[in-house]
Amino acid sequence: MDESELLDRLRRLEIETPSWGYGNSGTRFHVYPWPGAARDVRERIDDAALVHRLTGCCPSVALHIPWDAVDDYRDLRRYAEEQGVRIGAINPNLFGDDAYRLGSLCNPDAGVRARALAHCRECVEIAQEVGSTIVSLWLADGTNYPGQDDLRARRRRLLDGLEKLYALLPEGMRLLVEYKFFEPAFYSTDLPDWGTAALVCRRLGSQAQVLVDTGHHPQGTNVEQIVAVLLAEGLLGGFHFNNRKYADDDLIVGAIDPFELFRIMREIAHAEAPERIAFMIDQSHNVEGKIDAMIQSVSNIQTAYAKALLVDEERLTAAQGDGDVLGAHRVLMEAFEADVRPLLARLRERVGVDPDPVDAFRRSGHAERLAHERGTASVESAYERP
Ligand code: RM4
Ligand code: MN
Ligand code: MN
Repeated sequence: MDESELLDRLRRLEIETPSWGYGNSGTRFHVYPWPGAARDVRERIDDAALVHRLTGCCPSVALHIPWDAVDDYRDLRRYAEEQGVRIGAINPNLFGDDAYRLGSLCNPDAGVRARALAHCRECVEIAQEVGSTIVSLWLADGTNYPGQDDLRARRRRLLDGLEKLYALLPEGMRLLVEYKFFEPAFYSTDLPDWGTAALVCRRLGSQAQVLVDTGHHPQGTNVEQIVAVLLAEGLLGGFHFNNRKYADDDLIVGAIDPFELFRIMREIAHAEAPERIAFMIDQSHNVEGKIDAMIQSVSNIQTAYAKALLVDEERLTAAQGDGDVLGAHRVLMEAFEADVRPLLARLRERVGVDPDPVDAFRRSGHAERLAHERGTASVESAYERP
């Protein structure tokens, strides 16, 4: 592929950032307040808009309801547009309420299930008001003890709830179904893996697709192979990018394993319609600055994609056909080891942003300005001390 095609393809890669990545967050042990962290939804949109201005490739921001709930969503949509971004995926929150102790759509109590569905309906309506075409669903549903609930009954409730939710989708809106193998439930999770999510989506219809959160698999899972299979089946709806070492760590994308990110983006390089895939970041910052972290993630995704596009397909296919195991592997590694910084600098020049957006943010004085304007919010510890 020549340089101009390479730059075009890189330019078409748009990444959505999450509102929840801009506020203070922490672990169950403590939340360390960050000076200048966004305090409400408008500030979170402001920060997403700043990330877009600095990177040129993050034109939308995902919302979590009710964390980002407002009275007037048309007004919020206008506000976002004025800042230069649009509102992206709407994420219902089916875990932050006392009623959901035993689950949401899979709860044994029909009243709780109805309440969860009503919240989903509200989110579909919000998506319509803000002009979004994606509702992104993650269920915390599951059980902690064998025998606690009937696994098959839970699955029936899951299907029933999702069918009702699917029926609410207007034309053109997609439901992205996210899976995660454990946490907060430790014995069984109702949507634990990509296969279960894919089966559910197949049953629902073409407006339902799977969402791959890169931190939601058991150790050692070959995530790029999951991506390859979902793409081949037309079932890959999007990503929640982040990185992990042990569990659902939500660290900066590509921070722990940039090679895995490259391998995933290599499958994306082969996607027929990459513009149909929602590339979203889902990360949470505990000890680091928020905006800085988001820009680093965006930049790491671009780096991995650039390397993935550089793979010499002809030599690779030839080596694979010849059964040259390590020859083929070397072709792949050549691309991974390439220094794509000059290429990305040229891309950013074209887009009209600084060749190094992380450095540009660090030089800009934005962090100091925000710390001065917003101060350091006091946050309650997520963990109640004795
Ligand atoms: C979950 C999952 C969801 C996110 C919540 C906050 O682990 O990744 O996507 O919305 O966390
Ligand atoms: Mn996620
Ligand atoms: Mn997660």
